[in-house]
This record gives sequence, structure tokens and C-alpha cells, in this order.
Amino acid sequence: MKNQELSKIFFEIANYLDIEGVSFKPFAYRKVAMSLENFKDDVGEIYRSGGVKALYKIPGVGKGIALAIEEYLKSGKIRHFQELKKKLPVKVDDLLRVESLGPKKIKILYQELGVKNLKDLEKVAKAHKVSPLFGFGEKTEKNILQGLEFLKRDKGRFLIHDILPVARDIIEKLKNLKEVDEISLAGSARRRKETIGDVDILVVSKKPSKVMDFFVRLNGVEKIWAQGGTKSSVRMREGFDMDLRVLPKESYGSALQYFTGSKDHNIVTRKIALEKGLKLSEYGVFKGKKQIAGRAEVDVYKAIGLPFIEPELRENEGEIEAALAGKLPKLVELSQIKGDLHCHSNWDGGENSIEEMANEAMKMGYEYIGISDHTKFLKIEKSLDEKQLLKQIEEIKKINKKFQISNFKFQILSGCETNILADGSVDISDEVLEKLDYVIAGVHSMLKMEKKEMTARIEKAMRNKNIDIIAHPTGRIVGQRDEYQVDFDKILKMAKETKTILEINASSRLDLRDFYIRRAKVEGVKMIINTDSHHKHQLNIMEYGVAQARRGWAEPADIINTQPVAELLKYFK
Ligand code: DGT
Ligand code: CA
Ligand code: CA
Repeated sequence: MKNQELSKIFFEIANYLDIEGVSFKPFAYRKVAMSLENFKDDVGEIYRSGGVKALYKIPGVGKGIALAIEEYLKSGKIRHFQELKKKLPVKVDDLLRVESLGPKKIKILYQELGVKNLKDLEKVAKAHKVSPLFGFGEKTEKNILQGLEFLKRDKGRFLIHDILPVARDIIEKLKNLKEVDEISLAGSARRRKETIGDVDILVVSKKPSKVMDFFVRLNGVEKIWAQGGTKSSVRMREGFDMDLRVLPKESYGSALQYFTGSKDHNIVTRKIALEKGLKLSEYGVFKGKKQIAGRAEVDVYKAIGLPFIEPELRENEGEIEAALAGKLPKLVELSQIKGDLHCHSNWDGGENSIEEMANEAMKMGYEYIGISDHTKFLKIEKSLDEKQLLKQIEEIKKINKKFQISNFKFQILSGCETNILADGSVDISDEVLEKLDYVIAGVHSMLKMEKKEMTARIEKAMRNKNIDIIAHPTGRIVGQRDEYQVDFDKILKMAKETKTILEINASSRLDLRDFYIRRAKVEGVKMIINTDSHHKHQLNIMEYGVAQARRGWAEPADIINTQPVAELLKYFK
């Protein structure tokens, strides 16, 4: 599949064009890059069977890009891309990951100081050569240094969104092997942590060497660190490592328990075993020399006097105490989610029409979808003003009617994602907000406010009787941006007082974080899990939001989109 490679190249070209200051073209490249990311058919196959013309069926592909794809498929290169890289020999991708650096600034840094990569950037920023540049200043220099620190901290860890699909694909392939009797994900990926260091997979097999041979030769394996009879370790093309362990049947459950971790959780389970005169290891639970459990994970827990503990809870953050007291939460599940209320349509530059988004949601078994396009303050290609929102409400009514006639038990809700301005007001008038089924509001600008001001700003938005949901309430983005300064206790208090719902954003924001979810739950503040999709295929990242909620101990009653539409509407102001 060349789709992912091409998608990556087109994203990069778009970045270069941004830096050159070309208008419109970057958008076109990004659009194609996004469609390729989600396109099911192989570009190479499409081209082979129908030539350049056939490539037009990929959304966003016009003549220029079709020819570029052809060139890449034939020669492995795109001349235009090579020229751009030569003209601006800068690691744009890397530099863009630094919070507070955009294309314009990257260009200036290169032209004025010769900054080509992160290392160069750190050097000039530490030498205070950045602040005197036009448009930079001391604050920007400080932000750049902070951004660099952030990147270092997360180095070598990967977003769960990028890992899980690859790991699942490999597990599927291994499953098809007749020598594989049982297989499971373990480690942090099974616990669904936000970021993953390496992927751990466990297999039961009587023929380990056959399994290992197959594993290290899998498509996508770039390097073999070790190949042995019980453990092999490889580096994948995407840059992360994968460990495979093969076990005898009798130890599968205890190995699963051990290698799922976390380490802190295991330390306590082992201690509990010892207190009962037992020994717990990856090989089993032993009484003297006799194995009393090990085959199944649930029996391992049972043998040491505990109920099964969901992997997402295994962090020694109180789950053992809760288990002993019979007070484990009954965690929310993906299958309980009935709809998604943070979705963008092509009205604000998203990829799909309202109807396409709705059809996809229906296919997923949802009962409703909410359209929440960006509003006018946000300077993106398109964003909606009052007039367009009113028009969109009518359009949604029409589509809903069509669904009714077809007897679909499905409903589209009209919403929007307004911007909370610096003073806590929003950029759409109350008369129009009132007409929507619900309103999401989020902070998208002026992220560096003082804590007191930022808290007051969001509190004021929550007091707005039309605002139902606060999107990504703390502003963090995994591996890219820390949360803004905000007093979360006050936010919770105000949310409770004003019955405002807090979002658990399933995208790479993963905001709320797990410990905030736990606090919201204790305070009785309701939450909603949303994907923030800009493309119909992104609707399926819901599972990462659910995983986040589960790590935050959330139960179905805490999450309003586990409710059918009639109940859901009751939560809105
Ligand atoms: P990661 O890979 O950094 O995202 O996190 P994990 O949790 O997957 O850690 P990893 O891959 O080093 O080890 C997998 C599991 O194996 C870990 O969660 C618990 C278990 N484990 C590894 N080393 C130790 C250890 O020294 N003591 C104990 N009790 N358990 C360990
Ligand atoms: Ca791991
Ligand atoms: Ca590992």
C-alpha cells in the first residue's frame, strides 16, 4: 500500500507550500493527504487498472496531483517535492511540532539564523538570538524553549491512535497462523494508555520457533533486535518496537496478568499473594511447588482473593482497594455509545457532507449524530456565521425528514462549536444559539492567559444559558501541548452549578485527562465522549475516548452519550 507514504508526502508538501506563502495549494494537498489516509483501496492498484484518470476518484485529486502520484508510483520520487526540499532544506515536520512555531516563523528562523532542525532551534533559542527577530520577542522565545522541552519529554513514546491499528493488524495475521493457539495484547497498549513505549504481544503455542519465524518476517518489520525461543523483539517501520512472547498454555493467564502491568499494580498483587502464603509470578500462582492458577487471568485474580480488574484500571491508583471492598466501577463500554456530538461537516471545511457523516454514524449503529461546525471567529478556510448556522438548521431538518420517510430510527442534531473569546463571551449571538439543539464552546485562541483569567473566562462561558458542552476543557494535546493554566476545581464547581457538560475529546487531544475524569465523576459532573471528526472515517476514533473515560473510572451514567436521544436532550440547558 502506497497510500500512507503518499499521504505523508502530500502533508509535507503542504507544509513547504505554507512556508513559501503559496495560497490555496497547501489546502488542496492536505485534502488529498487526508483522503489517502482514510482511503480503503490501494492507490497503486487503482493506477495499474485505470491509469491517471482512475486516480480522480480519490476525493480531492485533480490533474496536478494525479500526475504527481503517477510519478511517485513509477519512480519513487516526486520532482516538485525534491525541489521544495532543496530550496528549503529544513525539517519542517519536526519544527512544526514545536508549540508556537508556524510556517511563517519557521521561514524567518531559517532565513535569519539558518535554523534547519530542532537542534539548531534549541541552540539559537538558548543563545537568545530568537527574541530580537521581527515578530518574535521574549515570550515567543520562552515558548519555543518550553515546546522543545515538551517534545523531549515524550520522545520515544507513541500515541495510542497510531499504535493500536498496527498492533491489531499484526495480531490478526498471527491469529491466522495454525501454530498460534491463543493470542493477546498486553502491556500499556492493553491498558490503553495515552502513549505507548513498546507493544507487547503474548501467544500460546506448542511450536514457538514457527511463530517467531513468521513474526520477524512480517511486512512492516524494519529491524530484528532479538529472535529467541520464548521472546522476540522487532522495530516496526513506524518507528516503535514490538515484543512477542510465546508461553505454555498453563501460564497464559498469569503471563497476561504480569505483562499487562502496570508494574505498580503488579507489585501490589504480588504482595497480596505473599500475604496469603502464595507466590505470584508470570508462571502462575503457586502454593509451595503446586500451581493453583495460571491458565486463565481471571483465576489468577481469584486465587489471590480479588475479582477481575479491568486492564485500564491497573495503575495502583486505588483499584486494588476498590476491588477488595467490592467497589470496582462498572466501566463504560464502546458498545454503549449511542452517538457523537462533536463532528464537522464540509460546511466548515471538513471532508464530508452532513448526510455522509450521518450515514456513516448510522452504519456504526449510532442513534444520533450532532453537527458542530466551527464558527466565525476562527480564521480557517470556512467557518460559519449566524446566517449560515440558520441555513444549516434548515438543511438538517430536511435531511431528518428524509430519514423519517425512510423509517430510519436516526436523528441529526444541530449544534456548533463556538469560540470562547478572551472575555468569556462567544462569537455567535444568543438568538441563534438558542435555535440550535445544543452548543459546544471551546477555547481556541489566547491559550497563554494567566490562570485566574483563564478560569474566569471559561466560568463565564459556562454561565451562558445556551452553552451546553465545553470542548476539550484543558487545551492539552498529547505530545504537543500542555494544558493551559486553569483552576480545575473551580471549573468542576461551575460545571455542576450550571449543569454544563465537559467533553472527553477522543482525538490526539485526549482532553479531559484520566485523573480529571475521575474528579468530575466524584463531583457528579456529566461528561460526553466526542471524536471531533473532520472526516467520516474519523468517527471510529471514539474507542480512544472511551478508553480514556475507562481509565478515568467513568461509568455509563457519567457519560451522557450513552443515553438515547430523548434522554440526551434533557441534559441540555
Ligand atoms: P510502555 O511499554 O512503556 O508503554 O509500558 P508497559 O507497561 O507496556 O511496560 P513494558 O513494556 O516495559 O512491560 C510490560 C509489562 O511487563 C509491564 O506493564 C509490567 C511488566 N513488567 C515489566 N518489567 C517489570 C518489572 O521489573 N517488574 C514488574 N513487576 N513487572 C514488570
Ligand atoms: Ca510495552
Ligand atoms: Ca515491552
